[in-house]
Amino acid sequence: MNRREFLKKSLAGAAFLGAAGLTVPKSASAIAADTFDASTGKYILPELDYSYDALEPYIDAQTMELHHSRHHQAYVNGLNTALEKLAEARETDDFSTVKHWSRESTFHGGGHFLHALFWKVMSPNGGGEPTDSGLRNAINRSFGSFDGFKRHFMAASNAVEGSGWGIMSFEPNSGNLVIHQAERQSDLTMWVASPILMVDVWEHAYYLRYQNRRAAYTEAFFNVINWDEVARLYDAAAAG
Ligand code: MN3
Repeated sequence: MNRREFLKKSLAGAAFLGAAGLTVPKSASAIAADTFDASTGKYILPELDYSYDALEPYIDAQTMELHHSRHHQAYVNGLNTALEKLAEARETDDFSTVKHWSRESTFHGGGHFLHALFWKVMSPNGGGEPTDSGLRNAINRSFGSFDGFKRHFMAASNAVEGSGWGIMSFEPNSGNLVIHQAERQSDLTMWVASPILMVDVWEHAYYLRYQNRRAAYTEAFFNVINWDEVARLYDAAAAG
């Protein structure tokens, strides 16, 4: 994209966001680029950095083409549709289908972001062991050795029940890496989205006072939200 196209896209994006009364933080940088088009406000299918046959013989060209152009595209479309439906729900104040579209948004959002990252963490020039000392040290600290990491990662991935993912993540409280499994690709979360406000709706969080009246509890919750802390989490997440 040349500078003029970039400016045009940026201005269109600014107009769109301005019309919606929104601003995006300047420092927010996507972990996987080209997953969202600010000019239309829609998520988009990112292009691969390599051709469909570039990972042969390890991953075949036909699988790559179907996986990227059909499966990933379907997640992008599903995410956009779900977010439109949730916007409609807010406009009409009809939240009767919020459970369905919330599930859809996280299933397709999880799919979109995990695949965008998946394409990036593979390369025709990949393989071997990490050369970056920071990552190497983190793997050794967290798993004992590269071999320990590899065996753990493969075992966890091989043992995912049904469809899903094996995932290594940075856990910011300890600074260590962790390996976990994701069944399907969501379990109602959107990977890469950073939590900044949460309410515990397990019964143990409200049953003594509210019994089965969860709606009364979530209403009451709004009287105790610490918005300064939410803002701190927002700033930290937006700063990357
Ligand atoms: Mn897939």
